[in-house]
Amino acid sequence: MHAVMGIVNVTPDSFSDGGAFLDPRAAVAHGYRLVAEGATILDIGGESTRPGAQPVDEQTELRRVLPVLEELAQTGAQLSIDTSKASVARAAIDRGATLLNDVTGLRRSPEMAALAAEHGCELCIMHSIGDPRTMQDDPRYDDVVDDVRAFLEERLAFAVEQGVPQERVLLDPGIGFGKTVDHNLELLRRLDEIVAIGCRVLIGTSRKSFLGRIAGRDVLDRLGGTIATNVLALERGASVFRVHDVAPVVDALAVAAATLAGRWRPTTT
Ligand code: HH2
Repeated sequence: MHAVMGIVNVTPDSFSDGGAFLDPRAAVAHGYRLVAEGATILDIGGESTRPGAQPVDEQTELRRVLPVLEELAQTGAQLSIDTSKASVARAAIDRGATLLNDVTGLRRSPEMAALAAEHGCELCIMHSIGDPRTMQDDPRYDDVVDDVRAFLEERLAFAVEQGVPQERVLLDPGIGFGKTVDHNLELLRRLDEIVAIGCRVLIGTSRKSFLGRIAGRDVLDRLGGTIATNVLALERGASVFRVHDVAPVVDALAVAAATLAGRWRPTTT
């Protein structure tokens, strides 16, 4: 079974929708819309991680995300908190978050793993290098897939040692985080090697710049590339798809999944 995770960026500076949902009422309305469109997980973030983004202090991040989490708990969707700060994750858990999404792969706040274990939360461990200010400065790997896989295996072992059951861990190769266009493509082409680690895999390609570079499209015109990469990731075994444009991706994945299975049964009468 696959799941679509809708993105709620409560930020002024996110790369594709910065400022659109900084007002908590706009963010909440957006979250409701994404659930109506078929998202079963909402990923709420108060700090942009786009290349070159400036860090945000804890109080600002809390002020942005907590009221939005509280309201979106009513949607019935699973709430994910997109943060690298354990203190923000802890407060989010109190407001109903059950998935901790850490783009630093527990490098910034290793205590995030013990926190997930203590509260029975799921944990998404993503690969990245450096931090958002520097990550796109000439990233290099011996073999990008082998290197990302080794990082994720080591971080998974750490999380399990801290008490998080492997079934509650999601692994993410971190598309666009310290990666060239070719690195992103190689990770997507060989995504089955990340799936082979044995955890569910989350993939986030939505509107990212490599799609724009390949197709020659501006940031709000990258839905075609987003769908192509998500469908191919599904075929290679990914389970969770983090996207801005929920409705078309839900449709694309439903048709792709039915095609891969060679059968379809209606869920409603
Ligand atoms: N990508 C972004 C943010 N969080 N989390 C995971 N697990 N995987 C991703 O690929 C990922 C992520 C960047 O996208 P967005 O949230 O739209 O932009 P910004 O970081 O500028 O807010």
